[in-house]
Amino acid sequence: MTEMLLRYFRKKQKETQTEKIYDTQCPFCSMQCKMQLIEQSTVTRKRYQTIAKDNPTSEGRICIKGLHAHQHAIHGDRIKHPLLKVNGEFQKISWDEALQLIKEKFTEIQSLHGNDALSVYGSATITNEEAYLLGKFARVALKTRYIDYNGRLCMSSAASAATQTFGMDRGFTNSIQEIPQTRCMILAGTNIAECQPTIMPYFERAKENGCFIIAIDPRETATTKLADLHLKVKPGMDAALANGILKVIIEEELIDQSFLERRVDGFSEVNEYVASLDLEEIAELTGVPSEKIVKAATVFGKEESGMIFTARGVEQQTDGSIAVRNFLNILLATGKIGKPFSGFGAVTGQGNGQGAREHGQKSDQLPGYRSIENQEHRRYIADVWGIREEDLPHKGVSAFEMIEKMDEGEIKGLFLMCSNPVVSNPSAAFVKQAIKKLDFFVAVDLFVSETARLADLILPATSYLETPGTMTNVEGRVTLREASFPLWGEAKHDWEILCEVAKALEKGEYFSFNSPEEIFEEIREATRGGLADYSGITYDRLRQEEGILWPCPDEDHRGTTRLFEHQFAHLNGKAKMVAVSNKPEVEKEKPTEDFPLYLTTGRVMSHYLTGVQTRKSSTLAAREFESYMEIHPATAEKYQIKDQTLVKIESERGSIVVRSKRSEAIRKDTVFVPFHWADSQNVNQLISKKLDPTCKMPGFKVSAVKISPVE
Ligand SMILES: Nc1nc2c(c(=O)[nH]1)N[C@H]1C(S)=C(S)[C@@H](COP(=O)(O)OP(=O)(O)OC[C@H]3O[C@@H](n4cnc5c(=O)[nH]c(N)nc54)[C@H](O)[C@@H]3O)O[C@H]1N2
Ligand SMILES: Nc1nc2c(c(=O)[nH]1)N[C@H]1C(S)=C(S)[C@@H](COP(=O)(O)OP(=O)(O)OC[C@H]3O[C@@H](n4cnc5c(=O)[nH]c(N)nc54)[C@H](O)[C@@H]3O)O[C@H]1N2
Ligand code: SF4
Ligand SMILES: [Mo]
Repeated sequence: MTEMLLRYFRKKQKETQTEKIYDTQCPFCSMQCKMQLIEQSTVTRKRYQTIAKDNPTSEGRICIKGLHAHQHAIHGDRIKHPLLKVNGEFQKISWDEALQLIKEKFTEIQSLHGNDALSVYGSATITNEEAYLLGKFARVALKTRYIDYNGRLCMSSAASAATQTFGMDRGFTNSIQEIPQTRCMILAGTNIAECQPTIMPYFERAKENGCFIIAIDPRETATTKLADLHLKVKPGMDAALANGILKVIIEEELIDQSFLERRVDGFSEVNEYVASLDLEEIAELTGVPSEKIVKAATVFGKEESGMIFTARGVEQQTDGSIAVRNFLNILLATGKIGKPFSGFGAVTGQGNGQGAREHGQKSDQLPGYRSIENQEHRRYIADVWGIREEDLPHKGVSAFEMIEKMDEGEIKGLFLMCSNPVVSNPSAAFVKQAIKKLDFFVAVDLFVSETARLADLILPATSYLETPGTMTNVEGRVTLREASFPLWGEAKHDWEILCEVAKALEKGEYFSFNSPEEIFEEIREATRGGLADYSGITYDRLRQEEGILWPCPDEDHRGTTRLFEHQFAHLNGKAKMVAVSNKPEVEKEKPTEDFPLYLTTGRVMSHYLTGVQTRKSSTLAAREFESYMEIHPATAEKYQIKDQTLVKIESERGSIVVRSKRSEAIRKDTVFVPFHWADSQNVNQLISKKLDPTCKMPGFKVSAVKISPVE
């Protein structure tokens, strides 16, 4: 009887099962793989599964993170209501109460301390529409100069290097489709195999086609395994290594003289400087044997086409921007740009790492890569926004410098959208202390992150499943992320939150948007004629054409797959080389008697950034559930660190405890710790406050530390 009943119920259950399919894009890296969430519901339960969807960039692939992304998006810890901190505990309040409170507090702070006492901290995980609106929100609704975003810790070195060298910054100068045809490539400080896994087949195809691959990394990684030549550089020595390569290229007469004459300024200065260097000294300085430098230089110089890719290994340094410029010097010296299968790629990090750096979240920037200090640019944007140019604030300071101003008491209020600076910024203890000093702090997040925990008010935002909008991927391809999953509790879209707060502050007339598409229409106007010109792109085109690579200046324009074919973006049309000294302006930490090892930091495949999202995913968390320190077995022996035991790592800033992982893959003078964990495992407790003087990037990739076993 029971058996029969069970069978009956099972049959009934099957009959009532319904299936819904939601289109979206992965919330994580810059590949922005297109995917679908499949929801199967029966009367008793719902089951979810993510599958990949074909598209020109990821070609229907997704990686382990994308496959399980929905686990955090539908996690019970997602916040559903505005939360107000009362006597140290968060309590649910209504949106009306939340908006009223923001109005009171923001008005009070600004009337007591001036407009610039409020600050805005944004993100490259939000859509173009939201990034654009956040910049407008800071300047028009709050009238503050203080806005910056987490891309400062991510893409700022590459962006400033490309802007200074080429006159313009789009991560990839070529479409991703050209990668398989290139003859030689340098992968400098990039671990694409773990960080952009679905891009790998392009590189694997290049290798199958005979491309010679040179990797530069202090560790052997899944990416360096692809390489024909691995330069296991000392952390932080990339600029000097690039000088070595340049020196050989020039001495072996592998430069492209005609290209240099026609299209480049500054070669003679570089030539003169590298001639004065000694290759053996460079080998000593960088830890890379001179034969390997010669090999890299001659192959790259001789092949008819070549590409250079850099990522955070080279860039997250206190000389990151100039180090990237030195790699661009190699590209220019050999004429390997602006022609087929040759070019540069700064491998973008976050989902909208490209788009979010174009539309005005940066302290010195207005939409379309316009400058906030250029009179003509100011006037143009003021017109689009319907305000007076005089009312547009001037430039502020970088993300970490804003935190310093919170500590100094100059900034009293913070509106944080989609970032977790307590875990992601250097000198974590200092960051926490600075944020705690704020008079009023609003965090907009999906979860009560380590930073949101410090907020006075948390506003619940919607996730990648729920928020449609455009994202600009690793190629510079603007894509439309469809999203229609039901809203989570009372959560609102980030753009909606901005419009509602602006309205509460009596600035609603500038923020009367009803959909992301309406905001995009304004972006088209705001970027028209700018470097990052989106004016020819429409939602309809994005749907039909599966994304468009900017610049796209009119609706008949197909988008730009290869940049700089005829000229660079500087006024005289030429690229600018610059001599890069082996001695950087800001001195880097070196191992000492007290702190005898280099520490470098980075990522693992299964976690994403500060881990707020991926630590909530049971499948991803299970793959790597705690932080660790990668250490060479010989070094581990020396410091009596057994494998898989707890180890204390100390720098001048603080200490953390993580588990040891012995591995011959890493240099003997270096340890590596990923940064996806918080509190006592937060590696940013150890990192210094020093910044790159040009782009204000922190030096996440080099610190001096000591290690000891935890008894
Ligand atoms: N799984 C995963 N994927 C991600 C992310 C994630 O958190 N997890 N984050 C996304 C984001 S926002 C970003 S910015 C990208 C980052 O992508 P990547 O920059 O590729 O990632 P990292 O691991 O930070 O650093 C890359 C490599 O630099 C090496 N390195 C360290 N120090 C040095 C050095 O001094 N010189 C050189 N040449 N190399 C060095 C490290 O050993 C590491 O293998 O990844 C994106 N994709
Ligand atoms: N030591 C060390 N530190 C580093 C790095 C390193 O290599 N080493 N890398 C740096 C780099 S490259 C980066 S990009 C930064 C990243 O640093 P963060 O920006 O601080 O990192 P995330 O973990 O992405 O934080 C995003 C937060 O926003 C929330 N969130 C996710 N989606 C949404 C949304 O749609 N709306 C809203 N409102 N909230 C959302 C998440 O829950 C999370 O709390 O870290 C930097 N810090
Ligand atoms: S993490 Fe990156 S590579 Fe993996 S599925 Fe998401 S977008 Fe694609
Ligand atoms: Mo990043």
